[in-house]
Amino acid sequence: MTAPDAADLDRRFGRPGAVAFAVSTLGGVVATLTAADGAVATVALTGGHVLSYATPAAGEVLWLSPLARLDTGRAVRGGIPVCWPWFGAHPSEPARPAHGVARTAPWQVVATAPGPAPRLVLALDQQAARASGTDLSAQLEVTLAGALEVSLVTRNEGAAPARLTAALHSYFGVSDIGAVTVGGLEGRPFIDQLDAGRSKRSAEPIRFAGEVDRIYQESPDTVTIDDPGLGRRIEVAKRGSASTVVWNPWVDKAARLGDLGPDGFRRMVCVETANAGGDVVTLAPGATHTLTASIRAVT
Ligand code: TA6
Repeated sequence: MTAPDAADLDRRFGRPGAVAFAVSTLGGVVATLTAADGAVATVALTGGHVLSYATPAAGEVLWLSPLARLDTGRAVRGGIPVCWPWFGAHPSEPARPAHGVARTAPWQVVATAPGPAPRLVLALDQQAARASGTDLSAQLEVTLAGALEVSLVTRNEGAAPARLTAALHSYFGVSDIGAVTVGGLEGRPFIDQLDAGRSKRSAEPIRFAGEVDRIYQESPDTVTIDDPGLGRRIEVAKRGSASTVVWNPWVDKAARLGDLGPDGFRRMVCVETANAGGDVVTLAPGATHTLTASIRAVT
């Protein structure tokens, strides 16, 4: 597959003042969406990866590693990686890449729409989709409409029912991980990935004093990240998502991962809009499923 040509894409799909394509300093083609209210989002064609979302009032809402590159073939650390068509380890083939094939694969531009709610629609390269070993296809829709709305649309192109787990694995920027509180999951059951997958509950909002890696089930509601250090609350609303994953790697795992930059783990928290753990989606032949995250920052 030939590398996408930013100038050609801009000619065909650019929308003056709303959607533009260019070559990023990170080493790949990106689309920039600009809304009438001044909100701006940047999306890489590699991985269908939202890299940035900023508003005039809140500033940059997402976190992206200072070491992020689009041209290494490795998953980008930060932004909103697309975990598809499985979350975490492959259900039966441990040698397959964690979090599926989509986040390192090429995506093609399908359509754009102009303001006041600029929109970009991408499709996962068909060869990459087939490499997942499923008959599933994927499209990603990114819209700026008073919030950043990201929808992952999966279609079963096959003749048999298909299983899907997925996540919009969103990394949010925070003043300091020790200062933030994640609310909206109190009392919900979660799989503790750090304690042999035991099922637990907590009546309290989540605070961070070490590594946290939890897959919440029965969690369809909005989750909030309160950050007094930045004087803002990030609201992560959702549709088509039964699971919420909350993760911070803390010191040791961040050191093992090696791609968060110095003290990077202190500046980020993941609140992921997912269907993971026991929340497996079964798609009938020809059926589609849409997983949507709608992200707002309130100051
Ligand atoms: O979202 C939580 C998680 O599954 C963690 O267990 C951690 O592995 C994280 O995803 C990042 O995974 P990655 O493959 O991007 O390094």
